[in-house]
Amino acid sequence: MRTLRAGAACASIAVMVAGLGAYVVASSAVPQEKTIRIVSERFNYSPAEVTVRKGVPVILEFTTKDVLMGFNLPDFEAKVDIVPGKVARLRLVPDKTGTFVFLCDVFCGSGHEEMNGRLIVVD
Ligand SMILES: [Cu+2]
Repeated sequence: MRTLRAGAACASIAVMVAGLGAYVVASSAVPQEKTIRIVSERFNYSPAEVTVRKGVPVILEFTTKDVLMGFNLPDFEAKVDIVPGKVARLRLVPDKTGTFVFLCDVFCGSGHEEMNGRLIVVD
């Protein structure tokens, strides 16, 4: 009887320690998501070149200075409309390295076809 109770106490301490360990691991494993602000206006993005790390989540935050714009990053199937007066947010976890073109996919005027930028994903 005594042995049984001692065993149970040991087991519950073990669970508590294991739980504590899991908590510490979990809190240090959650990366702080960096916000990258991109301002669009006819017919460019500023910055037009954004560098991020593979596997590290980022929040892309968009605003437009003038008209409705789009942000489309086909290689990551990521897109969002950028509406005047609002902030558009896109969470991205880049899963491959390289240089990827993003572009405006909402017609915004005569320079729309040339409105693009580059996302560079490094290891
Ligand atoms: Cu456009």
